This record gives sequence, structure tokens and C-alpha cells, in this order.
Amino acid sequence: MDISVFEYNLVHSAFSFGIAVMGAATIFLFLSRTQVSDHYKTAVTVSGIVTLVAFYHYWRIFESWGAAFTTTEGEMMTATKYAFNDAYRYVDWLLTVPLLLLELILVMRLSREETVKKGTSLASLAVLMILLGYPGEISNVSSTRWLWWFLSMIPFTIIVYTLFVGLSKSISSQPESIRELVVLARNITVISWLFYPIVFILPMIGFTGSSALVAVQVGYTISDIVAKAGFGVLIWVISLRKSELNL
Ligand code: RET
Repeated sequence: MDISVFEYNLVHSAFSFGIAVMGAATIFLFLSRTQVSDHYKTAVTVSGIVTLVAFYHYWRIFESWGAAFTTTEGEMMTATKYAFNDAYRYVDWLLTVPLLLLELILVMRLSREETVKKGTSLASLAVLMILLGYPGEISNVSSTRWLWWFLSMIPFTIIVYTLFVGLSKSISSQPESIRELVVLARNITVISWLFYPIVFILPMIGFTGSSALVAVQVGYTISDIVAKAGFGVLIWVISLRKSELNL
């Protein structure tokens, strides 16, 4: 597939920005870990690990993008024999999405049984959601993409339902002074996650060829920055607040 120099640069810059944000967030979260009390250190450490894993994968994705196209005489860039590798993104999600849910559970500081129970079920559903999405992602056939999208939406819907309904009791048991922040973290999770299934269907609703490729890659990158770095910093804010209040 040929893409324009503008499109090539746009994706290149988005990935480059992704590397910078994930790297900076990792350093910040690891350094800030000492500011929070012992109860919240794991939550902040996990946030830093998520951005570290993403930093590595964005680096690989960036390299893969650079190798996948080459300049020609005209206005366009042509594909080389090295296909752009989308699998890095899915491997990244497979590792980071369960950890993001765990961050949210850990920062709530529930009982041990509840942490294990909710953490295990949410993490398993997240893994299932990513695995079911991948066969669709690598297909160019609309009907195949819809099938896997639909199947992946099942665990996705259960996760969202759990966050809103299953966790509502745990959230209302949070100390009042920080309850709003926990609600914000839950809402940011749900809203930023909604972007992924929407970005996924762009190639099925009119985006074709290179514009579909560009829209999907830039879309996922923006969502990842919010869902990992933005969310990670929010987890640190909540941890800090709770530590200051000895909660
Ligand atoms: C897929 C396939 C189509 C259907 C659905 C999907 C959901 C993906 C999600 C990904 C979240 C990623 C995060 C990454 C990192 O920070 C797999 C695109 C529902 C929700 C939060």
C-alpha cells in the first residue's frame, strides 16, 4: 500500500510522541512512588510498569513503521518487504490492560479477598477481550472484523458493567473526601476505553486504504496516552491524597 509523505509523518510523529510520554511518565511514577504510604506503593509501581511496557512497545512500533515504507520519486511512500507489525500493540495490551484494572482495584484498598476476587475476574476478562479482538484487527474483510469486534465486545461490556455496578459498593465505601477522585478514575477508564472499539470500526465505516491505517494508528496512540499515562498520574494523585489523610 502507498501512503502520502504527510500521512507517513503524521503516524511517525504520533509514535514518537507516544515514546516520549510513556518514558516521561515511567520516570515520574517511579520517582513519585516514595511520596505515598506503603499501602499505595504497589498501585503506583504497577502504573509505572504499565508505562514502561508501553514505552518499549512504542519504540518497537516506531521502528517497525520506519522499516515498512520507503521514499520513491513521487509524492508517495511505498511499502517495503517488511510489513508494519501490529502485533506489538496487541502484546502490549495483553500485558497492560489487566494491570490497569489492577491499579484501580489496588488504589481502592479493599479487603484482601475482594482485591484478589475482583482483580482476577477483571484481568481475565481483559485478556479475553484482547485475544478476541486480534483476529479482527489483522483482517481486511469487513464481515470478519465485525464478527471479532462483536465477540470482543462481550467481555468489554461485562468489564464496563462490573466497573459501574459491581464496584459501586466498593466505591461508596471509599472515604468521602476522596470518593470523587475514585469515581473520576473509574470514569476515565470507561471513557478512554470506549475509544478503542470505535477506532477499530473506522475501516468498516468508510475509511479505506491508507486513511484507515493512519486513523487507526493515531487513534489508538491518543487513547493509549490517556488510558496509561493520564490514568497512571491520576492513580498517583489518589494515592498521595489517601496517604496524606492516613487512609
Ligand atoms: C478491541 C477489538 C474490538 C472490540 C474491543 C476492543 C477493545 C479494546 C480495548 C483496549 C484497551 C486498551 C488499553 C490500553 C492501554 O492503555 C480489542 C479494539 C472492545 C478496550 C486501555
